[in-house]
Amino acid sequence: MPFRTNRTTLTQYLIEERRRYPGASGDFNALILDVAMACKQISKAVAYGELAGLHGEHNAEEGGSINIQGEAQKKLDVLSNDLFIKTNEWGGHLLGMASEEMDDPLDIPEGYPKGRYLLVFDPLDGSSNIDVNVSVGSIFSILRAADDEPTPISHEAFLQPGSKQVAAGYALYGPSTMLILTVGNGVVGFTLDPTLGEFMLTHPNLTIPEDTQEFAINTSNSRFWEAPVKRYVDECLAGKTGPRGKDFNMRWIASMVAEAHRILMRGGVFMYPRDTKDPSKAGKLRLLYEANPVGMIMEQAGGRASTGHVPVLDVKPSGLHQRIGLVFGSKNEVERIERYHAEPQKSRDSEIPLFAERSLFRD
Ligand code: P6P
Repeated sequence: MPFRTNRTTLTQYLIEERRRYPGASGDFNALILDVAMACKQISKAVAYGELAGLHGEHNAEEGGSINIQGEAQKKLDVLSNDLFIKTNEWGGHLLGMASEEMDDPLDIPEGYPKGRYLLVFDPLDGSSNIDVNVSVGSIFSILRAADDEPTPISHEAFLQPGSKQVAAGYALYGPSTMLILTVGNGVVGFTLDPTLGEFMLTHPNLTIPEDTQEFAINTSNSRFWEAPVKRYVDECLAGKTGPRGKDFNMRWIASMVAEAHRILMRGGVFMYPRDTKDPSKAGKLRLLYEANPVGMIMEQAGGRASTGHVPVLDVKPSGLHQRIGLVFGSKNEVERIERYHAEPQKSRDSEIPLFAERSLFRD
């Protein structure tokens, strides 16, 4: 392997970015480095897997544990959450944290200084894939606390639209561990050098192709989809013989970070739309620590992230664990899906069955 001596580390990238803001205190950079440290530690734990007895359910011998999402927690879900807390609580950059794995926000413990940022994270996304050794990831979002934000930290402090994020990113624990980051000036990618323990800049300017021939959706939910989603997927499946005039490929990894990374690298569109499967839920994915950070990455890379109706970054959150329908990826495809949602919906029985387009998914 040719030994390159000129690679940029994450630290160097952050310091060079900070020179654009002479008044910067360095707090922001230090926070991102603490988040990166958490991801490095999670990367190591995920890599050890069952070698360290880390597969399986958390507290299995006591019947397991269920998080606020109603999901059984894996051992690595809980460990990853603890690692995020332990590496970020002491630095003096945060006023509080919120996590998919915790019902309520977490205050900075007495004895540690407090800062002006809020960290929101999904410590291990896609953890149903852990025990079968499929790529998983961590997702994080950084917001600013209001200057007069009181403590103990409230849910309301975090309920800011995604457009207020000052940074967002994810770590992908795949064949290599990567950190994908935006601080509002495009999207960059770092690859972990495990011998150095450093994230090295390997993708200095990630942009998403505006068009694609690849879509990702959990097709087992097709009978619950709303009409615009059915129409879009049907047209993709009709391929050359249908209105799109080209064939499409389909992917579904059930690990959003892995889907997002594939789309960031080669284009594509991801859909986890609002559907009728559970009318009490406005979607499966969570707004604050899944949709918003991934949405910022997609928009910063020239892609688009939407609820199907509006840009996801414009949504004012109503709750810490709010769920939302999410479509993101290649700009032209997401805009097409939004157009389908904007068209007046034909009532299903108005179609004349004889001429209704035959579809694999039309019930
Ligand atoms: P399904 C993982 O649990 C997750 O939140 C996303 O990472 C992933 O895209 C989705 O849920 C998978 O959902 O219904 O296919 O299991």
